[in-house]
Amino acid sequence: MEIEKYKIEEHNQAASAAHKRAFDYISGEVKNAQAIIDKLAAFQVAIPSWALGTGGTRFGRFPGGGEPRSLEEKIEDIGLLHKLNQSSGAISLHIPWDIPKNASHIKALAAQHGIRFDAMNSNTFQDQPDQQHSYKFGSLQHVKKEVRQQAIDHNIEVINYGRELGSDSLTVWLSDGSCFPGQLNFRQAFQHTLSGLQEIYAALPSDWKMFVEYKAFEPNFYSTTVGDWGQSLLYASKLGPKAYTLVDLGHHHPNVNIEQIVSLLLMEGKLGGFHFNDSKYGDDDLTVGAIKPYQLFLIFNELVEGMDARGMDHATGLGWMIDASHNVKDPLEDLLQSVEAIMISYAQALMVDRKKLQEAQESNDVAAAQEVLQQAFRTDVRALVAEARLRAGGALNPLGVYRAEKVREHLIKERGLKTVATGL
Ligand code: LRH
Ligand code: MN
Ligand code: MN
Repeated sequence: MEIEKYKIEEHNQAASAAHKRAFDYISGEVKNAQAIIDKLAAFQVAIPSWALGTGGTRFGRFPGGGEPRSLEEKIEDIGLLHKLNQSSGAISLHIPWDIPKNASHIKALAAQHGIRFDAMNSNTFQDQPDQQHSYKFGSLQHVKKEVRQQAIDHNIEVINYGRELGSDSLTVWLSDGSCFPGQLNFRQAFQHTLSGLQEIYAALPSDWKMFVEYKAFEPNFYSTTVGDWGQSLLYASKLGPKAYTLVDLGHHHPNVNIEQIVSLLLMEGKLGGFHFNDSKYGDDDLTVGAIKPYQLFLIFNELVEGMDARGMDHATGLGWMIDASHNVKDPLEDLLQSVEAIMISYAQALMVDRKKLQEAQESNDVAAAQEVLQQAFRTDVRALVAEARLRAGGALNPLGVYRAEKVREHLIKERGLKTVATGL
């Protein structure tokens, strides 16, 4: 399935009068419209290979059909997204779900679609059929050396796959922890985990980063060995300058102030990147911006302020990734919506009147500070985001084109109705 360029142009033509009206209005309202458009055009969000099929829950799974059956088809799906929005030019792989059997072929296919390889993910939270030792009681934290060694070896293998593909980072998420009080010696679990991470760190190429992803709960529900940003930062600090904390928005207890965490990690030079998603209860992995769009904006507000203060390039300074799961929506539609939500929040954060905000903060004018933030958040910037896409060769309305061109129907015809993508 391919969407021809002229088709996108035809759709853009049909939508151009309405877009022009909206764009003329917003460019009159916003001071730095041109600069925002340039920044939006440079910003790319990586799509997780495991979010291209139906996720389901432990109660059931309702596949929609036409799901990618191989790594090649996953890359092709992301190629479709990128063609429509010009902002999804990267993929994040999970090993062993996505073993590249022929790396140079996979690399060439990705390049053909304008896609690069973002962080590689290791998996020591599931037992694989050919695996010698079980991860039932953890991986790097395990009381038995041979289990820890198996997890270390797996991570090094993932680095090697990433090297072949041109990736430059490894995300380590461990489900390690305990289900009941007394099950673990916390200090020993931490120290085993740290020394395992140190061995993996030592195997990183010099220009690579390691992201230590934390999560407060699930699958362990009493303790988690990398349970919050404090623990992740502790590991990352002890590991060294190539290690950073990764923030997955769904990995916190309810109501945690994530934007403050982001601000302080950035200040310390230890923020590595994101797994964007949204949640109402736990690690729901819902569409970005679907539940708490103001929180997403506040996070981007800290990102823009903090990255500018450190002179970081917005597009390349951090790892921008989605980590979502789809139970009832078409995964590709959902991902288009997620990328759009990220772009909207980023554009709004770029609009914040920093001088006014600082003045309000310096004079303890709390109401004025809130006004500055909400002025940006309540501005409809969708036409700015659409203009950036248009100039980059994408669609004014990616979801509209996806539906009008009947992409899912074509994929079902090509791949069949009973498809199961590898992943969660
Ligand atoms: C854990 C997690 C982590 C995994 C992915 C599949 O909840 O967020 O990033 O690699 O889900
Ligand atoms: Mn994640
Ligand atoms: Mn998660």
